[in-house]
Amino acid sequence: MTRIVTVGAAQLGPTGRHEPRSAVVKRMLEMMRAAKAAGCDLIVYPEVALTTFFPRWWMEDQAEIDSFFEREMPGPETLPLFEECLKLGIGMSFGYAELTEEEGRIRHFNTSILVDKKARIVGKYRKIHLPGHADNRSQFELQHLEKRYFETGNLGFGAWRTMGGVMGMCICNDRRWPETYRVLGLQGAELIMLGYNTPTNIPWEPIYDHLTDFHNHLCMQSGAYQNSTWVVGVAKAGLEEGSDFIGGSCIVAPSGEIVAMASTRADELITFRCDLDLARHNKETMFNFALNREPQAYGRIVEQKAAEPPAEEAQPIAEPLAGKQAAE
Ligand code: CDT
Repeated sequence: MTRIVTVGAAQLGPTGRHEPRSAVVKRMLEMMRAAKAAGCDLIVYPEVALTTFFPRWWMEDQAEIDSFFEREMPGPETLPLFEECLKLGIGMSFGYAELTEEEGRIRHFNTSILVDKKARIVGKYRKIHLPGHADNRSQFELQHLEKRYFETGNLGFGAWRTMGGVMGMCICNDRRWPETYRVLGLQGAELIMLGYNTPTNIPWEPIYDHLTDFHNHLCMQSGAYQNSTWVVGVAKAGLEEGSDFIGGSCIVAPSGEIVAMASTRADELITFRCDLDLARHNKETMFNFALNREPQAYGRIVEQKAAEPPAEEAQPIAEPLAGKQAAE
């Protein structure tokens, strides 16, 4: 059996601080048409796709901050994306900064949506793992202030049955956490979409800068393999307002293999015919959760947040060589 969903991963190159949304939407529409021409059922764009990645700057003027957020989806500037979806009969997912009024207050989330081939929003996800810091590190030219500008997502990790499969979403830093994929895997996710904005350099903790591309793929490949799901990772790439963002957008098979990968750090579409039934192999064997998971042994994962190493030195359970001389 085959259940093919042809996916386009639409990597975006840089977007300037003052570039209007209409210019970005134009680029996105061009890629959507190219995706349709390449036979895609679904196109996936990056995190915060509609503007520059503004959390790099410390800002205090709330009006300036809010200018990077969408108050409605679709709004007048994003409506053409939905209209083109409907016209072409293609699904899409993209990330944006969301401003909403909930529980009687204004709230800010780093959000992505899933839109089906009839241009209906069928899924929404608000980023849960917010990286960076909330304090002003003005000694660095570029900061990472997601903890200042966004609240932790309050919708959990959802999965939706749509477009012939079970689809999940997460956003950027979420991809580094095995819990993300496992919660989606436990809902039977067969294809996980995620966008990212990942700098090649973290000025306040540069120790792993040289491994940024490796870690990007490592976490998506392991998430795909361990949960037997397709993973579509899509970058905002290139030199954007002084931030050097990695590319490496890719489509990962349930085997953990990268089957398509971008080769530039500009607008670039990569596509692959994803057979969702491939995800079934390991869901029914190695990673047959019903047969092989042992949740009674996993309590710490939800009961505890920080690591708690043993307080005491280990005591011997047995001393088979008691009395013999140990080497210094
Ligand atoms: N956007 C995003 O989540 N980026 C982070 C980099 C954070 S650097 C402090 C990532 O995990 O790729």
